[in-house]
Amino acid sequence: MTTINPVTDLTLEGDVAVLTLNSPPVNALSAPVRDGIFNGIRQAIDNPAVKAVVLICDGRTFIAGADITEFNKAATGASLFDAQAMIENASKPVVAAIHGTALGGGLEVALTCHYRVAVPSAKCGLPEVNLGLLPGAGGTQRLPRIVGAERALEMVTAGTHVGAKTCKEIGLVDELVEEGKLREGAIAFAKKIVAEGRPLKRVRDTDDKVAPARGKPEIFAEFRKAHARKFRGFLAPEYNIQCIEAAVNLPFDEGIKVEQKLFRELITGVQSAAQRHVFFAERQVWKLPDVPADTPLIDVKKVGIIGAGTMGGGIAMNFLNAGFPVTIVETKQEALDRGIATIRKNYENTAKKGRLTLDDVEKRMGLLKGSLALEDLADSDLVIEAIFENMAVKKDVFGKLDKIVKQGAILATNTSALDINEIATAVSRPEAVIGLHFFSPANVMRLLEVVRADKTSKSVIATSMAIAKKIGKIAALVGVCPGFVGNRILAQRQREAQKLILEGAMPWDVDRVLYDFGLPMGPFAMSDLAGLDLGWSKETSKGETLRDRLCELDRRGQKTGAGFYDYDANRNASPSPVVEKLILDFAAEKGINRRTISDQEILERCIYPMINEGAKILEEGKAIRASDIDIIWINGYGFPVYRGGPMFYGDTIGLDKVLAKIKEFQSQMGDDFKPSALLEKLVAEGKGFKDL
Ligand code: 3H9
Repeated sequence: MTTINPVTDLTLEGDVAVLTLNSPPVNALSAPVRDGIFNGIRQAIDNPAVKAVVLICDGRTFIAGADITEFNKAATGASLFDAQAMIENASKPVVAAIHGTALGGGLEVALTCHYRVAVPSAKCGLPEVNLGLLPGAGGTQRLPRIVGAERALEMVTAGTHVGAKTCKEIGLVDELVEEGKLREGAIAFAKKIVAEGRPLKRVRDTDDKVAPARGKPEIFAEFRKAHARKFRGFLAPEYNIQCIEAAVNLPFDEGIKVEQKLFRELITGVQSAAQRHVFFAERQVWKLPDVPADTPLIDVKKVGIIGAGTMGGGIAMNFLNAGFPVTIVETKQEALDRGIATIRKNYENTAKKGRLTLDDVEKRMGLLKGSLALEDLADSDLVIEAIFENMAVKKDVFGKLDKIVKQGAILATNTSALDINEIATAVSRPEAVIGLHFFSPANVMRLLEVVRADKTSKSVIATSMAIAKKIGKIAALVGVCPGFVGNRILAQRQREAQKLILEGAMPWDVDRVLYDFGLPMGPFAMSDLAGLDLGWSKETSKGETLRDRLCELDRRGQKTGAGFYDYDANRNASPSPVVEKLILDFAAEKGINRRTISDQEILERCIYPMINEGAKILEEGKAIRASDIDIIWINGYGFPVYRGGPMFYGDTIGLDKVLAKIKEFQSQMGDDFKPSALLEKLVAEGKGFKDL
């Protein structure tokens, strides 16, 4: 065995050289890995005893891509292009042996190999688009030369990981080898191609798969049109498409030039910086500074849910999907039946769309038990209360649970508004109480706020995070405060949106600005969707707010065909003259002198107080890190990923500018805009949230 460098070894197995990379955790293409490939391949080729080379990785995966942590640093050693050229121009066949995931630059390296073998569990993909990038090491030019333009378009714009069996079918992998026997299989394959005298296949020299799309711009136009909604606001998908077009229409080297130019634009841009921030934030959010990784976990086998309404039912579905037996408790048979029927209907609808089999539906329903007695939750390991927001009722339920549920179980509340410390006073074991704040629809939304109360034990926290992962959520640990993190920040935006429409804007102006910023919908469209009458009643309405007046006119949102907007039969919204008049009258009554409000002001008024509130939340220790707040807002409220979340966005604007505006607003409008001390401190020190 020859050691090429600390992460690369070269061994000889008969006349096959095996170049092994070992750079945990994911064999990313850091400088030593690139050097290892470059020098290792050269040595292997220079050795007259070698007839073929196998490139393989130790550890959990084949190369998972470029080293993302290196992107902002000056490159050293062999470039990725040097390493790839060494492989592709080799005078002896080089075989990539793939296990785990060959992703991004990893697959691009494999694409310069003359042949590729993989174990059946392996996956290949070019997921750069998820980092706001495109495959910048020839991937956009080589992939379509194997799989054709249409498949390549799908792969690079969705970033999907394609299973090895499919890879074999589409020609991306030449042969599947037995699971667990990659090394032997790859060596045998290498010997076979030598024995058969197979040619050195250089993907770059082929044309037959891209030729059919040449001179057919409609393929690309249709693809853009079909995905316009999904790609809205993102630069990377469009740039990826342009590269595939170049692969189809230009010679290889010209195509590479296009790829390089567009890659450079993306990697130096703010969108990719934001998306890379999100990549790391999604991994950081699980790390809890004061809850050690080896904290003992509670063995959760059975789950109890109280309340079979929309929330309770949605929460139950998460656990049923993950194979947990669930007992759901209601107070009345009718409500229980309705709740269970809704769960079944949701599953059946999914089955109709082909995303579940009927067998899966029955399996899930078979795990669900309905009950009218809290006593049936006695042997649950995790109980989640999801009843309406009333402190007295919740405390009563928790008091009962305390007497019924076995010791050691987690007693969770799904409250979005109430003080969990107070709820915990209803039990003799406050260490067992935690908030599990699901977002509606709970079976769809990825976010879970795990809310730690003063006395919650570390084991309960660690178990809650682990359970969140098991049910496919992204969880952020937060502290108890009104609205917790997500809704507390939302309240800032909602308040300003309401003020803006009295001061001079119309709901559709505010919505348009926030939609164009990248949110899925603006606050008024959102209110119409949720229903304006949440918490409103005809009997008690005093017509004091715009909302009261809309509801009094039976404009209660989409469900009544009218709210802030008018809706047609297909629920398409249009600005409403009735609402316009209502707003003008209301403002006049309040003595407000309406003025023209710019889009810029709308944006700053809605977003900057969110950033300021985020800073207050950090100051108070209610979120662990700024990037956790970004994760909450991206996954719970649809904040555009390409802006990195509100806190990252603040950094990209410059916190000095944000603070200056906040102060200007404070001088005009008072303490709704009181600056956070942390924000002031960061600005004084010339720092951003990223430096915390
Ligand atoms: C690219 O290739 C550009 C090229 O086209 C052009 C170049 C010129 N770099 O996710 P996990 C870390 S762009 C650095 O928890 P899993 C990760 O942060 C790249 N670090 O494990 C984590 O660190 P920590 C295209 C990386 O088993 C640890 O590894 N490739 C990278 O759930 C474990 O990660 C991609 O986009 C990296 N590339 O999933 C693939 N990847 O432990 C990105 C991971 O300190 N990676 N880390 O928190 C993934 O999708 C998943 O990590 C993977 C494993 C599926 C591989």
